[in-house]
Amino acid sequence: MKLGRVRNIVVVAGAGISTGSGIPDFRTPGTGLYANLAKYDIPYPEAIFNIDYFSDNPHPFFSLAKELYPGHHRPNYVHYFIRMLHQKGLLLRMYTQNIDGLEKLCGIPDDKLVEAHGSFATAACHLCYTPYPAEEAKQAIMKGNVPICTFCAGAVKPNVVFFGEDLPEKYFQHAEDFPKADLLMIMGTSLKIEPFASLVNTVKSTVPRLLLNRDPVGPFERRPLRRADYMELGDLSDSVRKLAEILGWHTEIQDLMNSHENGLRSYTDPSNSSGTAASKQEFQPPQNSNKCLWSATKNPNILLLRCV
Ligand code: CNA
Repeated sequence: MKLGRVRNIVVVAGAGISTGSGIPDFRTPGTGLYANLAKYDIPYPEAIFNIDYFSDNPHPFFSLAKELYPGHHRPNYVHYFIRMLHQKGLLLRMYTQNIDGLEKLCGIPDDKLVEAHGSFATAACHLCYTPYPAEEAKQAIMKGNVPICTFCAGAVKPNVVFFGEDLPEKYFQHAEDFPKADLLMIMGTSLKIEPFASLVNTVKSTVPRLLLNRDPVGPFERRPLRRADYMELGDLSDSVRKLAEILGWHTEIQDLMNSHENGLRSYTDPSNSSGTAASKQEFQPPQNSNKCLWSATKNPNILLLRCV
């Protein structure tokens, strides 16, 4: 990367990139969701994301959805590192299994992002797929109600991909992207869920694959490693920070993160001086920025301020 030989990075990510934001992953012993599902009263852990089980009883998933709905958590350093890859013109695409929306929230643009397991941004009937307003579905779920399809009376669910459901069309862009990659970065995933997990085997055999994770996963469990494979094991925030320092990007990422987070917080924090939602005029741009631009987001309550 330092020599400018890498121009088309594909990032493959999972729940481990968001544990630093306070969202539990699936499989980490003790803290992962699978170890803490007793409260949802389900027969086996995967049932919570099983479409047939949902059809029978949507309540366990809706209880979990209340915790996972975007809005409670902020992107962390790892998300902003990936955004920096984009800003440096190096990100070909990010393929994420996450449904927490933190990639979008940190400013990775739609055309650079494939949310392979869907998101909470849209909702539809789980039986007839008739679209349903996402915000109304959220309101119902938050109140403990089941949103009902107006066409067939089936339960509506956010368009998060369950076991047994098709992946979004955008996912199939991988057939063009992976052969073009000149570096594959794999972050915070156990590579246990197919077909996503096998994507990492579709880059050319000479292309370096870098695994940043707590433990070896997928092809990195085999010995010897492929010649161009490298893994850095440990906490992802530490490994990513180390990489950012090697690249000389650390301060830039911190500045980006601070200005972006302060901008969002300042506009959305209802506990600010006015006592209500902040207004545009009250926001003071960061001192070192020349130009700030407001833009709309999908959430009508949030405007995005970009300062350069
Ligand atoms: P997983 O199976 O729980 O694996 C996570 C991996 O990340 C494990 O190998 C962990 O060791 C590793 N890990 C966790 N935290 C760290 C850390 N701080 N530093 C280094 N490594 C870490 O999750 P996957 O993403 O592989 O499984 C795919 C599922 C998880 C997808 O279908 C998601 O929808 C689902 N999921 C998403 C979220 C989210 O959106 N944030 C949360 C929980 C589950």
